[in-house]
Amino acid sequence: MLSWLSSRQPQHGATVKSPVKVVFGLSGMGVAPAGIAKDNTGHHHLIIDPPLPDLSQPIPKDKNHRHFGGGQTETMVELTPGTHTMQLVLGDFKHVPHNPPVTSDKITITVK
Ligand SMILES: [Cu+2]
Repeated sequence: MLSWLSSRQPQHGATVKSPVKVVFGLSGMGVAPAGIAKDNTGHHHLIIDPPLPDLSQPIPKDKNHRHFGGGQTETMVELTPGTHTMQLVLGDFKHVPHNPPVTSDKITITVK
């Protein structure tokens, strides 16, 4: 079975400064850029604050649903002070989550 992915950085419960460096973890699958259909690969999506979208549909693209279609495995995120949640979802070459979906735990962080 495919493994899950986790947000290696920041850690759940961390207090951080903006911009926040976020490092994506993935095991058991590979990262491929959007547009390239290859089994057992996908690209990262970072969901900031809202709950997970409908996982049977392409992941929305806006400031709360960020796509890393170039195959990036880390990013810097500007966040307002306060509490934020982050969750990762892997999407296929058409930005649709896998079945079953490959997601990380949801983490909560506090931005100073
Ligand atoms: Cu995407």
